[in-house]
Amino acid sequence: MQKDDIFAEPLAQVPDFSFDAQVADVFPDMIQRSVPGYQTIIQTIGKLSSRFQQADSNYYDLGCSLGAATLAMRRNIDAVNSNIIAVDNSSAMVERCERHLQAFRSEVPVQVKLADIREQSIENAAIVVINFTLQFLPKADRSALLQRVYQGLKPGGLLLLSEKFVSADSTANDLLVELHYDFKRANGYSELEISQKRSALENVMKPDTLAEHQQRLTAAGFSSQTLWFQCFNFCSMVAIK
Ligand code: GEK
Repeated sequence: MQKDDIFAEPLAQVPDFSFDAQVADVFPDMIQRSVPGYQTIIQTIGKLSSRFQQADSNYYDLGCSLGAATLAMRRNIDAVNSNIIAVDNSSAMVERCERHLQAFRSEVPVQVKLADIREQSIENAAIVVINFTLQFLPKADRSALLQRVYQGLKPGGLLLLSEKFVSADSTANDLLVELHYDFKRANGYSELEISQKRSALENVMKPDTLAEHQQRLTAAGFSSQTLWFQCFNFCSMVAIK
């Protein structure tokens, strides 16, 4: 696994973060060392896939990066006529995702698509995974995507949505942010790396509050939803149609 040292040296001007080849090359290391609970979430996507699979259905991984959630679904689906669609708008991610998936054998077909998830049709879906991707869409576009996800899910279908979030209470928020930085420090990131990454993400990633997520899911039509994972300011929710 290639080490993420993208922000290790001082940059005169920190550019906006983008999912380019440099990021794609170090992505597995970056996400493990930056997102608390990432492995638990990927494993749980596997468990949920065996529970929520339905025959003759599609499974979507929206913002798939290198396909970790797709692989977790694929390993756990054995229902007849299953089809996984993994979508990302970074060509660097999509190229590497295809190679990565080819390294493992499976009966379940996967289409990896270079596309904007806002343009992706969702139909006949048993499961839709949006693992740390909604936060990168303009806020104004988030509800429309979740509405299309709801429309495209079969009855009993599952949405898994993981996000970094902000707490509306600023004291509590500051604590969660500090605990997350401690997590990054413990994983070997320097103060410079932490602060340059924060600047790079500032214009690119706009997290919501948990209440905003809950309201958006309800407005999209989901009658059942719950937070199932939280560590510091990172969380994962499920919503069932
Ligand atoms: C995982 N889910 O390992 N359309 C398509 N893709 C997008 C868009 C968009 N509009 N915006 C961002 N992306 C993965 C991790 S990473 C999370 C997801 C992170 C893509 C972007 O190219 C990147 O690959 C991914 O969403 C977000 O389970 O790096 O914090």
